[in-house]
Amino acid sequence: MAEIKNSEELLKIITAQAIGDKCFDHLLGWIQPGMTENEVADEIEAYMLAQGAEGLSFPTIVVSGTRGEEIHGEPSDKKIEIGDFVTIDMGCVYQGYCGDMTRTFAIGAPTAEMAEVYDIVLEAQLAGLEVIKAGAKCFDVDKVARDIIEDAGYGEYYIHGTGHGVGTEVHEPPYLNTRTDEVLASGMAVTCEPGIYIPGKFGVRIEDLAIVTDFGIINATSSPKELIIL
Ligand SMILES: [Mn+2]
Repeated sequence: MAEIKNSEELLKIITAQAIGDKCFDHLLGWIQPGMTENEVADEIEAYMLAQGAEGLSFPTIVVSGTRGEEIHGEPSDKKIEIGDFVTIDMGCVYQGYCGDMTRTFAIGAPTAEMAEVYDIVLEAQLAGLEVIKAGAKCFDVDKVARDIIEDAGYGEYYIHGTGHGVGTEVHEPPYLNTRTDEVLASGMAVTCEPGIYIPGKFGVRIEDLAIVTDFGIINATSSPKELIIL
């Protein structure tokens, strides 16, 4: 059962995620308006490799401004500007196991709409984490997060599942989406990553990686989630 990890495997996942957290902390002091998304993605790769990662879990996503609507957007030569939301979705491989995390933050003051949407995504993400536990059904976790976004009127802009398993592959079962009735069990590592993507405007996603145990979850992600304004 690749979905259920032993403690050695979980420690590798936790270590990979800790490298991601360290990288994010570094980025907050490093990013400046005028840098391109590609420059940021290159820095992420170099930093994580220097911290002991053996590679990337997946090509790093760095999207800013209106490009934030692209949920799997490749970084581009677009410059990061004041007024942008920047979404970074990244992870590295450590001893064969993947990390995966996403943060969105603001460069300069966000609009009221940006701040409102950020708060809704954060509320959905925290609520989703709250119900991830051994014995919970995957689609029930998705529903808790999705209901918050739908009730806030942004349901049409939440266009992907709430999470997925992580291991030697960055996307593996179990899948936390509207359709999967699989039951979560101790030893699984799953993401919780709701988002809202408004075409032509901006996107927000917040993703943590949770380890399911017999006594609740261990959130392997420690990067801050309150709205960061650089
Ligand atoms: Mn993910």
